[in-house]
Amino acid sequence: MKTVFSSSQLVHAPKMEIADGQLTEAVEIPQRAEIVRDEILRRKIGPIWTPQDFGRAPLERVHTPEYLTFMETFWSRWTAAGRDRDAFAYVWPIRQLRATPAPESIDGLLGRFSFDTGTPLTANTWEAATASANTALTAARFLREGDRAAFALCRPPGHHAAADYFGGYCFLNNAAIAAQWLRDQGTARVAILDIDYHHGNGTQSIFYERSDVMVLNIHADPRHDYPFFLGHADETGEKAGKGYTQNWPLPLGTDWSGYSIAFEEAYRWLGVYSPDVLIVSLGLDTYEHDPISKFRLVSDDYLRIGARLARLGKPTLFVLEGGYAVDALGINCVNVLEGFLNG
Ligand code: OKP
Ligand code: ZN
Repeated sequence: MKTVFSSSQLVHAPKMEIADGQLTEAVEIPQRAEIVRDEILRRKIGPIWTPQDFGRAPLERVHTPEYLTFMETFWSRWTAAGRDRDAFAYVWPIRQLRATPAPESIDGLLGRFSFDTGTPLTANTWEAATASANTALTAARFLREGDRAAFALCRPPGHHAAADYFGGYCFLNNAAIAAQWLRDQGTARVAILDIDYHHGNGTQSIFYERSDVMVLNIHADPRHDYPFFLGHADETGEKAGKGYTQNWPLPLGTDWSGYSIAFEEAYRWLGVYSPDVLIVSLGLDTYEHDPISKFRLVSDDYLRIGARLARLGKPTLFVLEGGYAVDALGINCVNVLEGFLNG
């Protein structure tokens, strides 16, 4: 299986996030990608390819032009305003407040285009985020060219980013951009199975009214964990998309015995939908020792997940999302890929 990765993805290196009433150490750090890359090579999963540049067009198929221009020009505007630290919003247009007309101040724009305090914009965020999206697109191209599977070693992750906001360590929705590109290339039906611990609110929102991209999410119940405001079981899609979104919110503390039941249900939905391509939003933060998450999967469970996905028999694109137990991240991620290759 080919992996796609670029060292440009490492240049986004946030130092801190705001949580628990204080600045805390950032957990979505460059070492995450390096440890996965090293394990891919160590276990000889296949060659690592450098992404090609797909330009702005495939990004605009998912994100709004205003959002992309904001992201691209942010750091020069931030420094022009006399700032040099990593940037956080401090006000958001929730409920009765108006998102439009868009503010002209950089602080207003930060709130307009974001939803949390975990996700600072840095000098190099745009470079890393576009490299990460190009990694997903290049891996998708390998599938179009006939490969049975490919691994997009994306970082920063993507599944919390929606059409016009960032958050949850995500800026561009890599899986959604790949899915839309595949559709535009003639792939009729795409399914996205998101197995990150956190609900993929961005991916769900992007495809919520569509039947050509099914979105399935298995995640911590949003009543108890991030992102809190999306990912309930009664969210099943709207309009043409009615029934093409499904959610399996699970209790904190879920281990394989509970997880595998939801996984088998999602798996049955995939079998019925029978997509031409399956995209797996591959978060490894369901791991028992993840520092910010509360499921209890063990490393061998990831072999089982990979093997089960192989049995679906569909061209499969793995897109890396979260996973913050850095020491085990390479093993757990490559377990899914190796389980798939052996399955
Ligand atoms: C991103 B991805 C805990 C703060 C949690 C947000 C988590 C974002 C997860 N102290 N911050 O889905 O792995
Ligand atoms: Zn996550």
